[in-house]
Amino acid sequence: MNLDDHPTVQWYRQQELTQPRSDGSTKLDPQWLKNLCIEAGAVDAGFVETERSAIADQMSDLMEVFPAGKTLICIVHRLNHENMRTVAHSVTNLEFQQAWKDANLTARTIAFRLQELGFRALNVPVGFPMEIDRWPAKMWLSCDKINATEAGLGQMGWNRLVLHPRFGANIVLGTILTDAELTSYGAPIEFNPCVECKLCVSVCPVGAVGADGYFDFVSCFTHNYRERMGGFADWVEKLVASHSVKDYRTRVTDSETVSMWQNLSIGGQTRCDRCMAVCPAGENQIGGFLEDRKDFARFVKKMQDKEETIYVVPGSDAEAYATSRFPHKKIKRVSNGLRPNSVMMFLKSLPIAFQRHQAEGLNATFHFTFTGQETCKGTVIIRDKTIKVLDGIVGTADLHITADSRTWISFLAKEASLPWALISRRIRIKGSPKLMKAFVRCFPA
Ligand code: B12
Repeated sequence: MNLDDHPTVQWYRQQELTQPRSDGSTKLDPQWLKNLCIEAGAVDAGFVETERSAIADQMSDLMEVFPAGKTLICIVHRLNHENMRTVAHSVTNLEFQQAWKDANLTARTIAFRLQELGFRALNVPVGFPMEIDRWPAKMWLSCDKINATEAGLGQMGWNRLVLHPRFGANIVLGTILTDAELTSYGAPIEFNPCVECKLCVSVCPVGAVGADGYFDFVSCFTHNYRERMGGFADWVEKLVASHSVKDYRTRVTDSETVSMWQNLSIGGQTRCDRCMAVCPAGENQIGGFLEDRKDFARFVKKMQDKEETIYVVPGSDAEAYATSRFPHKKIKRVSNGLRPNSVMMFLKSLPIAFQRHQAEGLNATFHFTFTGQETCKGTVIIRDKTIKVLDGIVGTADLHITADSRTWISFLAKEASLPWALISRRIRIKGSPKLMKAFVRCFPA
């Protein structure tokens, strides 16, 4: 068949694409596009051009899925703050699930509307699913908080959440990529809706939201995502390691087993969102905070007093914090399932896994030389409870570790013991063994 005679091809060639133009050019009017987003279900929207330097590190991921992208459309969906402000986690989780669903539907509707108008558009998943084959590295394609901030939808607060001027923390975010260009783009708002009350610091059960603005990703992840990702993997390993039903019950409570059923049957839940629940930022919440602080204080206390299980990695900052701050809560020691599968990833993941309070008094430079299957070199500087990881060998080492890469990965996965690796010279250290111990203490797993 001649392609020119095909009805679909003839239809296409007869089309005159009607695009809404603000200035007679091919560029879209941002207000028009914002209205489209709001009609589709978003409560707010903003836009960022893909060339912006602030989002440059996301571009390889975003361009891989949609090379034609010229604009990021950032959408906001609100959460009902009454549902957030409860200690009944079923209520909060339902609210989240509903919001993820709504936001994905809105993003998809926007993409279709743009396509009807002759543009190309792709909606990135809001929340899950993620690129699971990348685990344990970064699996999400867009960094929605950065995008939303750049689009002028809010600023990141003390709790590390984007705070919208009106809805505060009670929002979820979505990103849509389109080849449409706009006549103008958003810019970060000039004030931060965060009132720096630090209630988020006081309710965080694992000390992940630091009083000095530090955020400990791993501590939040270990507790919050107990039934998701690495937490789920840890449960499976516990199941496999159990010698009998009785043994399994000593490792996993009945409630935890049933919780796994709930997560698997109705979708992944989280264990905590208190930094969001107590946040008074935004026009919608600030009145209650200013007018009735006692009510806020009562709610904060209720969260602090709640008897519940807190999941921590043994030897982590979270374990020390939860044990001293919340002695009435049950502290359960678990693995978070995060273990590097390459030495390159090991070096890259160190800043995320770093437990700064375990590094108290440690000031040292560590050199790593990996040999065997994967060869690479790296320098780790731990100083004043901070960490810096550099490519290659830099400066003078207090401890130099030379390791066969596979043995090192097995050691991290607790499949090979350190004494055996040292005796068999698969791992060699030059410097004080005490420094090796101190290094390991900073990255409990
Ligand atoms: C990874 C992630 C997490 C991680 C890390 C949190 C963080 N502060 O970055 C964990 C599991 C702890 C987490 C927890 C929560 N999250 Co979350 N999360 C994300 C996700 C997927 C990416 C975050 C991100 O870009 N971070 C900021 C950038 C700058 O960081 P980055 O450079 O990419 O990577 C840093 C970290 O992410 C981390 N990292 C890198 N790789 C890896 C790999 C793993 C496995 C882990 C754990 C961390 C990690 O280290 C990096 C260097 O600093 C986004 C969705 C998205 N696609 O953007 C939602 C998102 C940020 N989360 C959200 C929510 C709601 C939550 C929770 C309330 C959980 C819940 N109940 O659902 C808590 C709140 C915790 C908090 N106060 O931040 C919302 C926030 C909405 C808002 N108002 O801002 C988002 C935007 C989801 C959405 N689409 O709405 N989250």
